[in-house]
Amino acid sequence: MRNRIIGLLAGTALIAASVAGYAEDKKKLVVGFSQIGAESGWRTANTASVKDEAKKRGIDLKFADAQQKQENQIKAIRSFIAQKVDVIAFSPVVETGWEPVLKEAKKAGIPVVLSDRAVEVSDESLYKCFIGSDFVEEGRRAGKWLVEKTGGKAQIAELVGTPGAAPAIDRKKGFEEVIAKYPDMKIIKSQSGDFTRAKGKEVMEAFLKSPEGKNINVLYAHNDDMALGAIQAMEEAGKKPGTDIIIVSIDGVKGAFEAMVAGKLNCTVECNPLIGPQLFDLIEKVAAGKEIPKRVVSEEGVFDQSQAQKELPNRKY
Ligand code: GYE
Repeated sequence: MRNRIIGLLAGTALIAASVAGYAEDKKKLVVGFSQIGAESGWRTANTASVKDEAKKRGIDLKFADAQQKQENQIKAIRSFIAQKVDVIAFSPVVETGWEPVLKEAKKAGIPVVLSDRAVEVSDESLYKCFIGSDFVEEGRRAGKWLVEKTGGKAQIAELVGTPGAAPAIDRKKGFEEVIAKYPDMKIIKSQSGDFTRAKGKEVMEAFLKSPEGKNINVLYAHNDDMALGAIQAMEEAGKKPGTDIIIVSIDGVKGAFEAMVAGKLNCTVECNPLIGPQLFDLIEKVAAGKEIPKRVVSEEGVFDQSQAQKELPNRKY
């Protein structure tokens, strides 16, 4: 009898313990995050920010790297749906083509938060929130800085980001909007460098070899990595980057500040990749069924060579 009671007590304790464990597991938020890839210094910093913040908050993060392919992102999102994660977040490589998979997530009752880049959908209820920069404004900032620097006269080569990506479309738009008011500012070459250093170098080489090459006196690059690649191409072609060709780019990564200190890059417009904390604030709220804003914009600045030395030690990415 005694043994049976002890056995019963032990059994009850075991059940109680496993129920408590289950409850604890249940409480742990499960988030699926589909990242674009590792195409730039910006992206590497962004990935670190997302992973660090999830760890800090004890979130079970399912992280998938899409190697810059939309099809891989769609596959990852489908697998998050199959795994019944609590929230899905992703950085869409391009703007279009997301409706079917977003509808699947909605049907499964899983809220979606867009991180860093926006999508183009006919039904806004397919995602809960978009947190990221104002890319049109970044393009305007680059344009305005260039107007000041050149007095409204420039023969511009443009290194565009990934075709169809929100920051490529919007940074072009904002920049063109500003320079349109200056008839002596013209984009004479424009091509995608896919946001990578290697492609930026390759395309700049082709620009310089083209018939218009000798007229280029400004480079506008949609991100720092492409500008850094282009700087190499200019040097190899015997040009002085930062002097013969004025260079303005976007992101504000450490390498851009180093290039400014060395006099090779003239200006970078900041785009903050460290959005992990803001992102998980939104994710936790949406998981708790709370209302969140549809659009959250990150704060950022503009830095030129005169501020580079002072700012360099402060750069976290
Ligand atoms: O500017 C670029 C990266 O989406 C804001 O993607 C991001 C951009 C960033 O590859 O360097």
